[in-house]
Amino acid sequence: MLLKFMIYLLILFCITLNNISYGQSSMGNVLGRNTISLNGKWNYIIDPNNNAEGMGIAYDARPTGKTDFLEYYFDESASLQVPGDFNSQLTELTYYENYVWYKKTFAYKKNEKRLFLHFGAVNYKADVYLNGEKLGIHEGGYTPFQFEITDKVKAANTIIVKVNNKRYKDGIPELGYDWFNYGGINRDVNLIETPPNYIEDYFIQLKKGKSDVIKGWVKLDGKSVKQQVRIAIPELKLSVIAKTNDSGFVSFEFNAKVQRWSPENPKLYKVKVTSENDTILDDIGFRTIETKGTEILLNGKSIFLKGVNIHEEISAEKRKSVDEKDAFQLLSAAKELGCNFVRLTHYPHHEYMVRLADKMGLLLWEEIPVWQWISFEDTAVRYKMNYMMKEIIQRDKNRCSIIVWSVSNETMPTAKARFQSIAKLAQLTKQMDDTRLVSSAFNNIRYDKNQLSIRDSLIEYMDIVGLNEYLGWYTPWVGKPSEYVWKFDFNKPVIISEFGVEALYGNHGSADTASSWTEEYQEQVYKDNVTMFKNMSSLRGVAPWVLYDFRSARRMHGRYQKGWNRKGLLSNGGEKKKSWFVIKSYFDSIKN
Ligand code: GCB
Repeated sequence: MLLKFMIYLLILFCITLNNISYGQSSMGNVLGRNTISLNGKWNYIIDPNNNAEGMGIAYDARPTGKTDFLEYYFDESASLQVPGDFNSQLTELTYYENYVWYKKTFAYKKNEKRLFLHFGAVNYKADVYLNGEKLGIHEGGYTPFQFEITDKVKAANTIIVKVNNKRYKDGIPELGYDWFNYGGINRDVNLIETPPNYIEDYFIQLKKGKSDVIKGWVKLDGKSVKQQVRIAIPELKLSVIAKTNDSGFVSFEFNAKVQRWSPENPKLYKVKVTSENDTILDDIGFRTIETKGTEILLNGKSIFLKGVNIHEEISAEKRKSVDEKDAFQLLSAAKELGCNFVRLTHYPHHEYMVRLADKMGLLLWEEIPVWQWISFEDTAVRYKMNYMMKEIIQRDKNRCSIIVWSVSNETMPTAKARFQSIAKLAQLTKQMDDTRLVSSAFNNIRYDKNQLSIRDSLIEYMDIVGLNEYLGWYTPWVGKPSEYVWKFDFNKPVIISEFGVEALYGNHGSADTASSWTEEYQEQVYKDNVTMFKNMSSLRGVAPWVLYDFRSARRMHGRYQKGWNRKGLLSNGGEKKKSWFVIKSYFDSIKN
């Protein structure tokens, strides 16, 4: 346990060595803290040529006299809603990938508490200033970060954030990807108040492979952190005391007869962590997840993952999904389809999704945006990958819905340094959290007529092998789907993590012509896939690509796409395509 904590520190240390600053990593369980929301209207200035910095915008410069004027001046600017992407809020920014400056003011009465400025996520880079002082930067559009501002906060304060959603060769994701690059302060912004010595983080889950032992750690932060801490689960009449060391850290293990969490019984327990100065409450579910040969075992019992891929988008409103209501809409559609599993593609979604999946009984695959082409040979990129994984494990490690950490999607086997980078990341992920499974989605499938296989030296590092196949779309069927044979030279569970076809809702016609973009063709390909799946003995789950049609700047067929990837089972308006019913009845037929 101590080792795992040391690994966190080591990753942080390596990043500092490389002079890359990503802001401070976020404390755990922000939703359970004493927060003051900074959501709402923020002033903004669009800065396509990056001129504003030189004019003092970061310091909230003001005109000083009659001969002075300022072109970049917040007081005359309009506002954007935070959380929310800027592309959908202003039509002139629809495909904008560049700088936007944000400003928010807040009053604060200084007291004995510590104060943190916390961002749920800003896509893609954020330079953050408080009262004219640069607090730091963060890179990565889907993970949280914070800055301690206890000694900097005043009675009247100004936060300025330079947001930039450009694509970078050394970014994650890299230059070209197939989802919408919603820029902006896309998730909640909060001030978090804590006592001077506070509970910074904790990990409380069932011990790997044990159904009645809870294992974890607590970490305090502050000047006086050698304390007594208590972990209590009142419903079980359990209360355990532990003593932190000089660094404020303690690990523990105790027996507990818990009702285990599952999709059928998403039981969450109130858990209370108390130190001498701080208390934090959480809702935690307890379940085990392991593999045995080609089986996935949830609470020791074999399970088939009936899944779907979801992007973090409210298609009907052409915007980023931002809150609990949005999360409920997306996850309810998955439930209606008969799912017990959701792949949160292709990046960490907001925390509300994960919290709600805990409550609704949905198992989750969470992944970082290591998507197709990535410059693995660049050391900075490797640090970023590791860092993003650490940030998301840090946020979601107590969420029982998450059973899989995915380290990559369809990376190119020919890419330089790919093997070392992903194998290392898979190992780090396991070291940071050994209670969950590690996977990757691969598409380097060998198609030898109807004999399919995959060889990839990364498979050795995975607990589950995700396969993305597009038979009927990018790869034509050769012969009957019932005669397709998959051969694997590994003894691990396989899931088809993507399969699908484009179809425009309401477009009817040929069931045998891909280029017709019809619902009938999509329906047929889904039926064919289901036929093939029935012959795949190590198949332990499937996830159609994708729940809703989603926006993508690389999908510009003038008649059928118009800026949308049309592989949804649901149209962007939420109408059910014929393929929806194929999957629904397939899922209904599988009894776990
Ligand atoms: C894939 C990718 C996914 C794309 C999808 C498509 O293999 O993993 O991000 O959106 O195919 O529609 O082509």
